Amino acid sequence: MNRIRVRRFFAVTLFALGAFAATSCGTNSTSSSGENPPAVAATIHIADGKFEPRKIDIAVGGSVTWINDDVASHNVKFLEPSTFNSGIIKPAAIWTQTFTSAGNYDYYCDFHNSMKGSVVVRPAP
Ligand SMILES: [Cu+2]
Repeated sequence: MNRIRVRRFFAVTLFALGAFAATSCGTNSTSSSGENPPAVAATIHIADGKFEPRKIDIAVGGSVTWINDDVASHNVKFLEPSTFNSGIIKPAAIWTQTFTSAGNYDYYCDFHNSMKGSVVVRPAP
């Protein structure tokens, strides 16, 4: 009797772990592994003086929205093209940029040297 209960407990636990693992893989939409198609729209949070996530993948034609969750103002300024420039993003403000060409786009915040990020725009499959 006891032995059967123990076995049942392990079976249920293993099933639960398996379901958890499957769920966590399925919701990992910002993965850069290349297995999942890149997102059409993505969100980057600015908090504690950082861009989170720092690197993001999107599909060509997609857009990225930066949300300033920080108490300080920041900006998002791309090296190339220089026209991708948010201006000041105040706390609680947002800014969106659309990317119509594939490539690697690096950006930074003018006010804080350590704040850097990149957007990888993948060609359409
Ligand atoms: Cu900043």
